[in-house]
Amino acid sequence: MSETIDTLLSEDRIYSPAPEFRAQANMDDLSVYEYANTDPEGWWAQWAGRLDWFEHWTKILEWKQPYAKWFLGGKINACHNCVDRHVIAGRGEKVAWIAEGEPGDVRLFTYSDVLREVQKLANALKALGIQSGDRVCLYMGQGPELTLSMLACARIGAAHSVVFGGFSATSIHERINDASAKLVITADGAWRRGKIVELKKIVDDAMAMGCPTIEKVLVYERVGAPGTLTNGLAAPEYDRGVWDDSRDIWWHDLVPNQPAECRCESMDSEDLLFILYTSGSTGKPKGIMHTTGGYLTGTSATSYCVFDYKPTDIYWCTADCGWITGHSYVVYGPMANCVTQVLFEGAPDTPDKDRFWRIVEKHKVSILYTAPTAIRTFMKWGEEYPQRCDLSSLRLLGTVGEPINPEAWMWYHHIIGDGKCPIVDTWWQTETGAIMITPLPGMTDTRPGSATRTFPGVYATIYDEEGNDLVRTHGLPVGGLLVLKRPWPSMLRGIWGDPERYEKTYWSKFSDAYFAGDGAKLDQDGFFWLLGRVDDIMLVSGHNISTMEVESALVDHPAVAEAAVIGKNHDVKGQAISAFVILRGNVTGTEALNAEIRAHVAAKIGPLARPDDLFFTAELPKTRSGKIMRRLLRDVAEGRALGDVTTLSDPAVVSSLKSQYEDKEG
Ligand code: 6R9
Repeated sequence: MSETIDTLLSEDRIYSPAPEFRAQANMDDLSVYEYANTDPEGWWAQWAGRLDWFEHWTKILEWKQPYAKWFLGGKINACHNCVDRHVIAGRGEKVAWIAEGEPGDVRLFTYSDVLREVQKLANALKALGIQSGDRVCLYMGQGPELTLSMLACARIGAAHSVVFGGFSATSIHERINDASAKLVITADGAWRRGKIVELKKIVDDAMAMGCPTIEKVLVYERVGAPGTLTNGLAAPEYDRGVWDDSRDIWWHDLVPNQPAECRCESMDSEDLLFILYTSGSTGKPKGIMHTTGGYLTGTSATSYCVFDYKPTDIYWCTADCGWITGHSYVVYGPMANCVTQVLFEGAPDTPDKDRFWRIVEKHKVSILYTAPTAIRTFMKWGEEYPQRCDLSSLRLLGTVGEPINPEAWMWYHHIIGDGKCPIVDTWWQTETGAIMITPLPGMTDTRPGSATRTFPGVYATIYDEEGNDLVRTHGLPVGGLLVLKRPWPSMLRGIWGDPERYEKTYWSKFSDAYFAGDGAKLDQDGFFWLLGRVDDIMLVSGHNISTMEVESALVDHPAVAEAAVIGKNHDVKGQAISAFVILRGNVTGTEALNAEIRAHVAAKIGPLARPDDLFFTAELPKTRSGKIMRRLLRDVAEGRALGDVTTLSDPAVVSSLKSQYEDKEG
């Protein structure tokens, strides 16, 4: 792509923060942007200063591109900052977690409870031979034992590597060996749509493939043996794996008997806090490394400013701790701010499609942070589900993970937020550790579909392929490649075991900036619009067109709930646009509707973007974290064998699309 990206979609609706919201907001002074921009180090140091340090840093930043060190010489512990210091300050009785299991069981943990449990677990890890500097693999369902395990590792200075509890034995095997983990913490199972994810059995399978560095497997009994009553629940039939006495230990046999006190290890600011693997589009997963002081500074500062926490808030981030969003905005950011939050184990449609809204109503959730893919699914299911529930406790809504189409934004705003909640559309990555582009809800005007401005202190701009800063050379509006120009505290410190890949992936395309891999545009008012991964951008008759804009125009049609668009090889145009569309509720896909929707795109953003073909489908291929896998749709459309499908959440979706496509073509 040598030209700029054509920007087709325009959006003029502006929502300013309501005066009542602004009046109570944590951040209400627009001058922070300028202050943070002129003195980014001073700005970040101020946020670091809100944390408890065992020893103060001697230098804020050392930057030898692409390697940053933040708060050099500082000594700190992440668990202490997320737990102990709140108890020491007299906030121990505050509820930390409202943990709701899928079957409906609810457990409350105060910060004092978390402190007690985490110390016992940390002592148990030590008893199993885990020391500062070791790696521990966590493979569990979403719930208090997973978050406790992360904090217990942090407490003793071991790095956690969480593997999402839906990945296969092969994925666990690969990640354990890459990180040379010594211990696995897992559970017998996790509830998912009324069935059991056989976590322990899958770990057994991974062990059978050969994990020479693993010494022990610690197993939490979440589900219990089939047919028995455990935690008040009766488990259905499932495979619990095979117990290996020399390797496997029950959590309940070890943890409760441990001494109640375990000192927090004093860690260097730059000591490794965790590794989290991202699959990326090709090749073997990358173990993204995050360290302690800077990561905690970035996540706690953004949490406070973006989510506007007040002591009375009930916050719910629906992400699983298997993803970065769960690390930064379930565990470290919110807990460093002593927040009360909901942890939910299950799926949004179990027992019914109103489960999320039942949870909001029951626990009086005031801040909800979820993904556009979930919102579009709720749109497809229809308004009746949220409308059954009292959502009046909500005061702030957030999204992350993909661009949110303006229509989905409007739906979220009206149907969930009752028109009164600001929406924070937050752009960031596993690699950035914390939110980079976002509104600050008390002071930033928002536009449906735009992530608005950089977080104060962050410097993002738009480059072309040659590394020219298009904002300087071209002016606004402009579209191109999103880059970050200066180091930030929560940035990744590397890829575990592969410094070359780190340099090549993020720092080789441009000599003076971090390349995020995303396309973006800046509109005439300086608002950022994320256009998706650069690999997905289409080249149609010489124009670079983002899939996101065509998808948004599709979703803008009242019959459409969700859409994915790809460029398919075409003799004349280079690429032709193919669209895959999920219809809302009970709408039926007819030939007439097909033509009407394609015409709608042409009318909305121009004839160039009219899809050549459009397929109705019931599902789209998505990663397990809910991102659309356009690469697989391209394989389908171009009649290729399917590429790597290991990160796909439901492989059946693609095979059914493939046969539908072949029927049409044939
Ligand atoms: C936090 C997370 C990162 C990629 C990122 C981009 C996409 C995330 C977005 C967004 C548009 C947003 N992305 N947030 N695109 N608007 N608000 O999702 O991390 O799983 O590493 O994915 O997700 O493409 O580059 P990760």
